[in-house]
Amino acid sequence: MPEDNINHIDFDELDKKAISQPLVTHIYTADPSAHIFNGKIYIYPSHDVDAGEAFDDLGSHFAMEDYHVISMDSIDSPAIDNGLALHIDDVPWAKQQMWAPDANEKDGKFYLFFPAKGYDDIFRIGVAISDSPTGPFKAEPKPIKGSFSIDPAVFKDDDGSYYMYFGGLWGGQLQRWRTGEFNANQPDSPTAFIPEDNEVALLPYVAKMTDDLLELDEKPKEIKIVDENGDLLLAGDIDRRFFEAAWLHKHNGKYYFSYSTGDSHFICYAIGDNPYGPFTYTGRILEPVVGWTSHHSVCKVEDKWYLFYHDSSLSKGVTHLRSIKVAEITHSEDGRIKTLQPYNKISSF
Ligand code: FUB
Repeated sequence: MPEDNINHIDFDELDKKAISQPLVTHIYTADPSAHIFNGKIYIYPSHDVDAGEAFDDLGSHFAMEDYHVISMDSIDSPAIDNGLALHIDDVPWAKQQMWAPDANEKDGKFYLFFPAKGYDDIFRIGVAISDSPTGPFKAEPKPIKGSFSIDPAVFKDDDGSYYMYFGGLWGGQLQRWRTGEFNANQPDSPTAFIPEDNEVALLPYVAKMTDDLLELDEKPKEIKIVDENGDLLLAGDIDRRFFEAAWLHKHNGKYYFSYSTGDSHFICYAIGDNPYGPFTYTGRILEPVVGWTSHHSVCKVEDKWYLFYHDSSLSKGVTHLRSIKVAEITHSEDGRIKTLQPYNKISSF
């Protein structure tokens, strides 16, 4: 539900109908990336704060400065805030806006991947390392070479390869990289350089990572998202085209690429046969939540799948003060995921 509709919302009623409640309420959290490490659930969210920035379509009001890791012993256990994991003051290259992070584990070390704007006002993706899944993490002195835009998600495939998925439109700057170089013209316009409605939509990127997980092992490749006829989705198809919040999970040998459609507020998914795609648009995982953004991860806990997501119900609709939540999802026998209705407990295909 976009911000302009919130005056009509009865939040007490909405909470009663909500399929889930915030996992933590003492701080605002968003963009939850969930993983199982050593049998426990770890969630890597953004830590939302009100820094006094006005709402704009560049996302300036998302002025986050640090990360906290949330952990749960099981899906029904209390969610624990493990305190400060990384602060922007300890990231030499980053100036502002610590947006949606992800993490992964290799050989007993934990890697936090995060986007932030550098001193040149360009979003890059950084990595920070810890011996513990909850941090504290130590940031590498420079962002990952060849990285750009926002919302990294790092997927480990069954053969032990790691892939980074990333990209985000408008404030996430993906549209500024269409030529391979950053286009700094019209800095205040979130939509300059977005393709016309009848042109192919901008695509997110994927790159295999090096063995030490500190670099991209190849030039990022565009991820094709196609319709049922194999045609790339168009920019005007705002209910289906990629906007931000890339995630990948694997189920029954198929690769599920899921993402937010941004200004139409859906979490959608597309299915492919390998980590690079192409992915065929298949449907929605989540209908719009309260707040402008929608951002999620999909994680298997024991033998059930869960959608970790966020909404702005706790802050009564303030778009940049969000709360992470979790709800079970189901894959049908033909591989489709039932669509969750966040405020009524009915789901459908
Ligand atoms: O949290 C800041 C930004 O909002 C994220 O990077 C986007 O995905 C959106 O959720």
